[in-house]
Amino acid sequence: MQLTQFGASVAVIDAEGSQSYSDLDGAANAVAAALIQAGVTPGAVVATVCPAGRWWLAGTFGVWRTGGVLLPLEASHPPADLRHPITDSAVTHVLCTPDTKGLAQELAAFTGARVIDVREVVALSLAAELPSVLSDADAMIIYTSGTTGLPKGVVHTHRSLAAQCAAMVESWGWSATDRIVCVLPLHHVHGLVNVTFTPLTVGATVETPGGFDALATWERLASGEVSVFMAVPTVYSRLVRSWLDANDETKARWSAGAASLRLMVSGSAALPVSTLEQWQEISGHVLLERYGMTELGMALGNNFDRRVPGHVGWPFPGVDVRIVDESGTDVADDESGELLVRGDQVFNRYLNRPDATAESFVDGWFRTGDVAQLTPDGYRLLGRASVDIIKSGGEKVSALDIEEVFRTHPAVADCAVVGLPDEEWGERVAMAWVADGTEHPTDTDFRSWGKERLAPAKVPFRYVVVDELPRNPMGKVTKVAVRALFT
Ligand code: MLC
Ligand code: AMP
Repeated sequence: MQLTQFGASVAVIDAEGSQSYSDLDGAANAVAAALIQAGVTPGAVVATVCPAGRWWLAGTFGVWRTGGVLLPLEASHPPADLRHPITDSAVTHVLCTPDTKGLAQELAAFTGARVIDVREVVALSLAAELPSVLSDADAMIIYTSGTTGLPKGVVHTHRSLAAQCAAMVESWGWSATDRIVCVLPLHHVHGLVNVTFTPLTVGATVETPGGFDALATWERLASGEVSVFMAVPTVYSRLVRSWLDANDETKARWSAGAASLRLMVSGSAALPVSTLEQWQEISGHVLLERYGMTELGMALGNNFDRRVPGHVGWPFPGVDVRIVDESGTDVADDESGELLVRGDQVFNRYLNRPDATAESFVDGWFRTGDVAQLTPDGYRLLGRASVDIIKSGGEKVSALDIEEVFRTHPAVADCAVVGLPDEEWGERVAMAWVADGTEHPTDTDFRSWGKERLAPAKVPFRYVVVDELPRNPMGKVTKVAVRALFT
């Protein structure tokens, strides 16, 4: 990404005000020089716990200019949950701001990494000769939950990220006059690539309020200054709820403001048609739904001028898709099967997992694990092939990861985790458990124990104690029967 070409245009607006592309470029060079001085070499993995905004961006571009690989982490997640990404990717340096320094030091201790305060090193204005970085070099690692062991590090190269950005620029008409407000976390492709990197490739402006707050978001949408908005369905559902709670004058002001945006996109989980319809009534926008995945960025999307509720559209430019049956044969149109994807956007490999990488490709096509169908109105997503993958508030979580952690709870002899359908969250995590003695923690006890060890989306909301988990004749827990325990 060439930041200097956009000169004095505003790149980012954060709590400290606005920053131009030239200033961001200068800050990134200073970070790169400091990182080189601190021993970062091409291929080194540098984690960041900087909050969204100019320091996060300076850190990210600084890492890339050294040939380093970015590991973006969510600072609000418990360190116990961040340990695996950090140790698995052998992080050598952790970027932070003064506010996140304590956390950075705690995380850096997992691998003996060095902590770099981005704000401090930008002030030093160091300069260094920067290496040339090839487009096939590793750029970023994002950890994603699956059904094979611990979360896997999805490695994207500069080329795959650039292809993802280019496809969205072409499909959605991004230009330098756009402004987007980023309410999503910066450890998933949605917040990272769609909302942050793509606008910066065209000279647009990214606002970083530092997270999602429904009222604050409504005020930004109503400001008339924002042109594009993107979020997960749970965020739209929350915005609908606060609009319904507002008085008539506020409702009218918010609706008029939202109507002035040129594009509103939903994705990362299925958008309920009821939410789409409510949003249309409130804002006049038919939300453009698209489908993506950490491993490949955005694969399918509705078109600007053709948006079909309940459908995820057609392949993005440069993306090839197929739907195959269990034997790998292409199914007829209108039949369902597993979605396979191919193209420059697809990730390079799962870090340190050649076995998992090999299993997830057939003849160069990536197996998404999603069940899809091609209809005359575009593609539809019918769900995941595995019941153990749950989407809660747009966060993908693995039932198996959660079970593993809760089996270490002293009161739990065994447990089984499922996703329960939920209007607002898509799915909510629930756990059936077998007691290991007489201790029976309450739901609140379980939640606070879980929150010390797992990211918020992974901590079950509902718990039911059973004498035995339901099993099939082979002894395998039947998740359908576990789900039924909650109805
Ligand atoms: C927070 N909580 C969650 C949760 N997020 N529980 C389940 N699932 C989640 N995702 C818990 C909190 O710990 C809290 O528990 C309670 O829910 C209410 O929290 P909140 O403060 O109201 O939630 P908030 O922090 O506002 O978060 C909600 C959210 C957030 C929807 C804004 O989850 C979010 O940003 N989701 C987006 C994730 C995302 O970017 N996904 C993209 C993946 S990339 P308690 O006990 O304290 O009440 C991808 C590819 C693609 O999928 O296609 O884009
Ligand atoms: P992640 O691994 O967190 O990137 O999540 C990717 C998964 O989110 C996909 O494999 C799908 O299961 C799901 N997903 C993304 N977008 C949509 C959508 N529009 N509709 C349904 N599911 C979606």
